[in-house]
Amino acid sequence: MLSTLARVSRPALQRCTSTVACQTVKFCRRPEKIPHLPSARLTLVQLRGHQTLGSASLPVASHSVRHARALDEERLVEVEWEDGGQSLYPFTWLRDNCQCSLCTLQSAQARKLLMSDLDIHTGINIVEVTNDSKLSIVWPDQHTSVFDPEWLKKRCFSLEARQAVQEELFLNERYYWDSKLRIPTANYQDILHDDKAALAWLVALRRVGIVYLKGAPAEQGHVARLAQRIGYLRLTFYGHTWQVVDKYMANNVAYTSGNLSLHTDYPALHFAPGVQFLHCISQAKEGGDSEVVDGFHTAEELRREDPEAFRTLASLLVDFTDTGADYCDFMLQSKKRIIDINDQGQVVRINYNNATRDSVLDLPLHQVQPFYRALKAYVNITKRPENVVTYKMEAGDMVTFDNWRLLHGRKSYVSNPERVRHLEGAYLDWDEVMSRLRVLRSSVN
Ligand code: OGA
Ligand code: NM2
Ligand code: ZN
Ligand code: ZN
Repeated sequence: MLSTLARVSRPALQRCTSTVACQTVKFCRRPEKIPHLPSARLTLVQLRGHQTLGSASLPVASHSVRHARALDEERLVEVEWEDGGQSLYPFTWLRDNCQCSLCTLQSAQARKLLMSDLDIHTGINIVEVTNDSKLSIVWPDQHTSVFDPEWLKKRCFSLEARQAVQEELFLNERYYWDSKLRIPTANYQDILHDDKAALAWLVALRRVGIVYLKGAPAEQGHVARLAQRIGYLRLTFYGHTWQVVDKYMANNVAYTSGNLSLHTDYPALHFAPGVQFLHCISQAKEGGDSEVVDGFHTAEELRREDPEAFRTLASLLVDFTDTGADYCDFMLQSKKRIIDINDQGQVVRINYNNATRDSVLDLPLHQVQPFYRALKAYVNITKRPENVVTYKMEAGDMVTFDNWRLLHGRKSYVSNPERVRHLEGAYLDWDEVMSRLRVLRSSVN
């Protein structure tokens, strides 16, 4: 099933960087193109033929300062670059970010200067460009700051520069997909041992939301091993790692042989795990197939087709609950919007597990039926065959996915005492995953 590779362009980064480092990740499954499903701000990039996922590289162009002057009225320093461009920096910000050893603990790259010692109305005595093209500022109290041009350029306050830096830091641009996705696939051992492969894995995990790994041994311990590749895993009431098997007196519907409808894991936690690993140690003969859906793409479909339902799910707080004992005893309660949007209206998280949605529903009577109508409309979109990717994991396979974005499910299976279906799972958080991505990017490049 491992088939083709293709090139994925990186629009936001390519606009602002002079070097483009590319990593390769194999895409498996159907060889069709991913269709364009443009949304307001998130770009869907067409994947064709052989896939090369770009890693976000840092700009390496060397910038030197041609001229600098203080605009005393506006309290801005204007820097003119050799390439003709200009940047403006507020006096207060420059003073706050002096890089000298009195103002900065260089070993920690952390600010020593206290707010109580920062004069937010400071003027400037002298602005100069040094012989080695640095910006030098003498402040009214004779304190001197020297700023490196590369450092300054990266911190330019123009909208374009800020957007480029934010994209580089957070990789927020997503590739939306539907049933035609060929899930990016990589080799487990390569990811453990090769930094370039690990970086490509994490970039694809961020941009596509799911990466399939082949070639792990079919034994317990490998989700924890892979979590170590990043940093550390996320402990929850189900343990450091957890065993998805058909259990007697199951404390979770996942631990039965029943069907699991499309869900995100753990909406009963206010801070749901960002990333999930599932490793197949043994698969059922009959049933147990997996399905995944892009929760962001389907939420955008809902917004287009039924804006009222979208507004309902993006505004009403729904109660979730989880009670039982596992790692220790627990009684969780949370209140979540099923579709989380940011202050710009972009969908940033899906929170939905029908099994742990509480019967306590903290809504006034008149909002109850509209809530059910809206939820039904969203669930119907997620279930459309044109949105669902299905696969059956084999012993050794591991799937890594964005639990803030994907809905996942599994078909019921026939429990067989001869060959028990067994998946081992673990959670991580996006902070740790993105941290590893940035560290790898800076060492690989
Ligand atoms: C889960 C889950 C998938 C599977 O345990 O939450 O989604 O294939 N399991 O068993
Ligand atoms: N498990 C698999 O939201 C949930 O209860 C998801 C979590 C039991 C750790 C299932
Ligand atoms: Zn200083
Ligand atoms: Zn799950």
